[in-house]
Amino acid sequence: MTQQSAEVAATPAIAKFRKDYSAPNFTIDEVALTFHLADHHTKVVSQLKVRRVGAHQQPLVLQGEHLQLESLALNGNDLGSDQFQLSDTELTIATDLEQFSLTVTTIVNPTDNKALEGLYKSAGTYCTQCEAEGFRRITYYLDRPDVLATYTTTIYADAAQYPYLLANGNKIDSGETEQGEHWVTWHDPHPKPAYLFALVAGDFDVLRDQFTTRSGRDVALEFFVDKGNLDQTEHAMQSLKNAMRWDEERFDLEYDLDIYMVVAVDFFNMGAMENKGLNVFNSKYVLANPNTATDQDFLNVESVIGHEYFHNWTGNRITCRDWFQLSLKEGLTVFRDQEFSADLGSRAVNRIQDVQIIRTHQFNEDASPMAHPIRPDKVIEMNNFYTVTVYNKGAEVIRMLHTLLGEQGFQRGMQEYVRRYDGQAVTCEDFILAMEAANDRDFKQFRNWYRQAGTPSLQVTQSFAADSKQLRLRIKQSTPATPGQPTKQPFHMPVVISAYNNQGERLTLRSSDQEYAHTDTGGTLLELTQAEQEWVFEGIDSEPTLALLENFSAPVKLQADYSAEQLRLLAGCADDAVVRWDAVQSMLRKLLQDAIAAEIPAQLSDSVATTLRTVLHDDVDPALRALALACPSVDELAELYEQVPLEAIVQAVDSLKLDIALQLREDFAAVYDTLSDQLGSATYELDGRSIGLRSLRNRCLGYLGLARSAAPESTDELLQQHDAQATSMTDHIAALQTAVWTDNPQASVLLADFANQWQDNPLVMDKWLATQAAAPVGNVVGEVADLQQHSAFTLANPNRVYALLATFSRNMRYFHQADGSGYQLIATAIKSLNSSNPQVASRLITPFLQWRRFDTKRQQLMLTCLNELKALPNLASDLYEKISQSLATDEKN
Ligand code: B3K
Ligand code: ZN
Repeated sequence: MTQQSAEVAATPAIAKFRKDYSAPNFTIDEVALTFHLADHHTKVVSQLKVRRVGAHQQPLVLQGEHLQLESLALNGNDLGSDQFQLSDTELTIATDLEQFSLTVTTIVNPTDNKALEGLYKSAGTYCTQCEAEGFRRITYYLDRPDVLATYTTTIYADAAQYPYLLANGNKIDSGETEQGEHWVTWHDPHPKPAYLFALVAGDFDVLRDQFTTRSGRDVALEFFVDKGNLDQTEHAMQSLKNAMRWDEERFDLEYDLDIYMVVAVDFFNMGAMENKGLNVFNSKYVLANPNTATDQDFLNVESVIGHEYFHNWTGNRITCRDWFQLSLKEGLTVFRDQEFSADLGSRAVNRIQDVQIIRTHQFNEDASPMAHPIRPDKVIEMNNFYTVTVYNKGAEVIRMLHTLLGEQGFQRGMQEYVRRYDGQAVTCEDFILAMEAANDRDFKQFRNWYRQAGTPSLQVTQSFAADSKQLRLRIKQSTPATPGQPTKQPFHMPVVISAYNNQGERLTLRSSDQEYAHTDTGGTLLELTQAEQEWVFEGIDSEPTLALLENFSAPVKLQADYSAEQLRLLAGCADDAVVRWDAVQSMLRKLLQDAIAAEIPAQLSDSVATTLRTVLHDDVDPALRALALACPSVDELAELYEQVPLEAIVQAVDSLKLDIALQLREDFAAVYDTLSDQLGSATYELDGRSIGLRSLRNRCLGYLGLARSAAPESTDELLQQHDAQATSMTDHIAALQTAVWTDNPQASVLLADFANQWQDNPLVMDKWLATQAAAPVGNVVGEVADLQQHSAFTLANPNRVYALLATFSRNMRYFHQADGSGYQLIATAIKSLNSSNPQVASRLITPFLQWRRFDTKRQQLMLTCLNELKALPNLASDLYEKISQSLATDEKN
C-alpha cells in the first residue's frame, strides 16, 4: 500500500476561475464515517455510495491533503496500488462503473494539526472545521459544495477522557467496547456538502433547554462549554431561542431537526461555524456574563448565534454551487443577522455600526490590490475570500434589494427562493432570478453589484428655481478601476432622500412625470441607474436641504457640498437617525480634512462646538449621542485619501479630540454625573436603555480623561472611582482604556490590577492585550513586543493573535511607525504563522498590501517585509495569493 507522510508541502498555488465551473462527474449519495480517535493516529473509515452523473469512462477524482491512505476498496474488493493514482492533493480511480461503493481508510494526526482546519485536537478537545476545504484533510472525498450526501457518523474514543462524542443530526445508537472505549452513532437525514460536516469529542459542562417550533416540533437545545463556564452560557442560550422565534416570525422559516447543539472551543480561526445541527463556536461568541463581557460582547454573541442559526436555511438547506458563490449564503445571512439585531435592539445604533464597518474596513479592501466583487472571479486560496466584501458588502447588496422591493416584496422573493431551491446547491444568479420572478421586476443592471468591485462615488448637485418652484437634483456615479477591472458599468441603486425646509419640516417630493415609492420611514425612493441622472421635483417654495442616502441606502461614497448651516439642520431635524449621525460626523470630518490639507492641528469651531453640546444634552437615545460624539478615527479618515497623509491625519485627529475634550469638559462632567444618577448603583442590566446610558457615560469618561491637563486631580479621582464602582466589564474596561489611551499616571497600576484579577481568564485578558495594542500614545511597538512574551499571549491561539497583533496592525500610527519597527514586528509573527496557521498569517498581512498608498520611505520598508515573506520556503497559498497580488506591477492583473 502506498503511504504518504503527514508532513507534506504547502498546497500548490493554482488559481481557479468562476467561469471554469463544471458540474461533477460523480456524486455521493450516502457517507458512513467511522472515527477511531487517537492523538497522533486517528483512523477514519469512510464508506461512500458513489454514482456517476457525468460522462462515461471518466475516472473518479477525490480530493485529499495531509492524509495517509491506509486502504482502499471498491465494492468490497481491496485495490492494489496499481489500481489508483495518488498525489499530494488527489486520489484518482479509473472505473467504468455507474454506481459503486468505495471504502477509504485514512490516518490523520489531529494533535499536530495547528492550522485548525480538518480534524484537530486542542485544549483536550477534538473538533473539526471543514469550510471551505477542510474535509479533504479528513478523508479523500468530492470536496465541493455541489455534492450533497446524507451522513452517518460513528465515533470511538476513550470513555473517561471524552464523555461527549458529537456529530451532525440525531443520535441513533451508542455502546461500549471491552477496551474502555465508548462509541456513538449519529445520523443526519438532510443531504449536505462536506463543508457542513462536524465532529466534536471532549468533556464539557452542558446547558440544556428546549424550543417548540411553530408547528409543534420539540427541539432539544444543548450548549457544550468548558467545565466551570455554565454561568457564562445563559445569554447565548436565550439568544438562540430568540433567533429561532424571530426566523419563524419574520422569514417564515422553522428549524428542521430534533436537536440543535453548540460547542464552544478555545482554539478557532474565526467566529463560528454553522455545521448542520452542530455549530462549533469560538468561545468568545458564546461565553458572556456581566463580570467578564462588555455590552458589545453580549450583542456580538447574540448576533453570531443568530447568524449561525440563520444559516440553517440560508446556507445549509440551500447551499452554494461553488465557492465563488459564497456571498449567496454569507451576504444574505449577514443581512438576516443584522435585521435580527435591529429588531431586537436599537435599529439606528445597529445600522450606524454596519455603516462604520463598510466605510472603514470594506472601503479599505475595495482600495486594495485584493479588491474583489462580492462574487469573485478568481481565487487561489478560498480562505482568503471570507472577507468584509463578500460578507458585509454582500449584505448591503441584499439590503438594496430589500429597499427596492420593500419588506413584503423581499419576503415574497425569499419564499420563491426557498420554494425553488430547497435541498439544492445554487448560485447568486438563482437568488436574483427568484427575486425577479416573485416581484415581476428586471434586475439586469442590478447584477453589476455581483460582477464589479470597487466603491462607487456619487457626486450630487442640486439647483433650485424660485420662480418655477422646481428643484433639480443631479447625481453622477463613477467607480474607480480595480485589479482586472479597468472600466465599470453604472450600478442600479436605491438613493433614498428627504427634503427639509428651513424650519426642519419634511416636504413631499413630487414630480410631474413619475410616482415615487417611500420607505418605511417616509423617505423618497429614487432609483439611480445611469452614469448621470436628473430628477425634477415640483411645487417647492424655498430651497430645501436634502438628506441623501437615508439609512445608508447604498454602499457608496457621497460627495455633496453641504453648508455648515445645512449640516446643522440635518443634525437636528432629519427623521433618519443615520443622516443625523452622519451630519454631525461630517462637520467633524470637515474640520479634520481642512486641517489635514493645511498640515496643521485641527480646532473645534464655535459652531461645531455648539452642535456637539446640543447633541450631548439632547434627550434622544444616549447610545446615538455617544456615536455622534465620537471623533472620526484615523483609519476612517485614511479611507478618504488615495495617498494617505498619515502624519497630518494623526495630528489632526489628536488635536481635534483634545480640543473637543477641553472645550466641552464641563458639559461632559455634568452629563457624566446625570448619567451616573440615572444608572444608579443598581446591579447590571442588559436592556437597551442601560446599554445606551453606559456607552454615553463612557464616551464622557474618555473625553474627561483626555482633558486631564485642565483638572489633573479630579480627573484621576474620577477614573479611579469609575473603576472602583464598576459593576460590569463594560465599565472596568472603559476605565482601563481611558487610563491607557490618555497616558494617565494610573495606567500602569490599573493594568497590573486588571492582569492580576483576570490572569486565568484568557478571553478577558484579550481585552487587556488589545487595550495596549490599540493605544494612541506610548512606546507601543516596544510594549507589544514585550507582550508577545507575556504568559497571557501565545501565537498558537488565534484569539490571542487577533487581540494583540491584529489590533496592533490596525493601529495605524504605530504599525506605520517611521522606523519600520511596527512592520518588522508583524512580519516576524507572520513568518512563524505561515508554517503553523496560514489562515491566521493571512489575516495579519492585510495592512501590508496597501504599501502603494504610503510615502516612499514607508513603501520601501513595507516592500522589504513583503519580499522577505515572499521568499519563505513553503510559503502557504494563503500568503502567496495576497503577496503576489499586492506586488503585481500591472495593477490590472
Ligand atoms: N461559514 C463560516 C466561516 C467559515 C470560514 C472558513 N475559513 C462562518 C460563518 O460565516 O458563519
Ligand atoms: Zn456565515
